[in-house]
Amino acid sequence: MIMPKTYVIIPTYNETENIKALLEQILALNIPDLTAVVVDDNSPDGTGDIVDQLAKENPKISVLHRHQNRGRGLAGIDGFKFALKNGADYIIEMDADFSHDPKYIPDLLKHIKNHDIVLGSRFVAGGEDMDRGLMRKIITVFARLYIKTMLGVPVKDVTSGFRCFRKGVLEEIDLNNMVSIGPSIVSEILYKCKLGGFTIYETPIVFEDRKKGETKLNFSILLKTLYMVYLFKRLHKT
Ligand SMILES: Nc1nc2c(ncn2[C@@H]2O[C@H](COP(=O)(O)OP(=O)(O)O)[C@@H](O)[C@H]2O)c(=O)[nH]1
Ligand SMILES: [Mg+2]
Repeated sequence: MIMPKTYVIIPTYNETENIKALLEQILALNIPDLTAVVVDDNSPDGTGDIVDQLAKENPKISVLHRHQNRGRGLAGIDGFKFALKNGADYIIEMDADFSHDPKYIPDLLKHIKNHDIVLGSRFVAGGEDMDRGLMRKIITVFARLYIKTMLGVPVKDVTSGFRCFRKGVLEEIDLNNMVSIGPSIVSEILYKCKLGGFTIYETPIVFEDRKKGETKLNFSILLKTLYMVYLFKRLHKT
């Protein structure tokens, strides 16, 4: 039997405190034919150098260094393209800050056999959002409600950035035609998946608050994100 090839895409910006331990945990899962791809935006804290060193020692680790147009969204897209070019069957994306626990990767891979997209979901039975302070939680509730209403995507966790795609999905949704450059990319891709008629399954995850390092999300990014959702909804016609 031919083993499916899995690529795990991890966008990073200033994650020196997390990235090494995260990669170790991912590789310790011993999933056959898995490659971890860190997509670093020239982090001033030297995240890229750390991963360069790890990649030298371990062929299961790759790194892409981006020098222009910094952004979580664009970095993810470059990672997806790299995975497709290298023959990936399944493509997972996740954050580097341990909010997304690698222990759920086997669940994503189990369900991707029967679905086009599998989301790690905080809002199905067994899932939980252990995220941050009260203010941030309130903002998240409203942002999610807005995004869900705007997009009409039939899933509970529309902003989950921990998920797995079959390669055919990413080949079909035209990664060159994305509006988002920031975090709204997560919902934009999901919206395109809905328009494409792909099946989406949600498997529960407990989302942990970032343990180390700092979030890049601030109020200005949040407002831009909500505006982006409005914009791409208009631009991607049904
Ligand atoms: N390559 C790249 N990664 C980014 C950028 N901004 C954030 N990230 C990464 O995207 C993931 C989520 O960002 P984070 O700051 O944790 O956002 P939060 O989870 O909403 O607080 C983390 O792995 C970050 O390192 C960026 O501009 N470029
Ligand atoms: Mg985070």
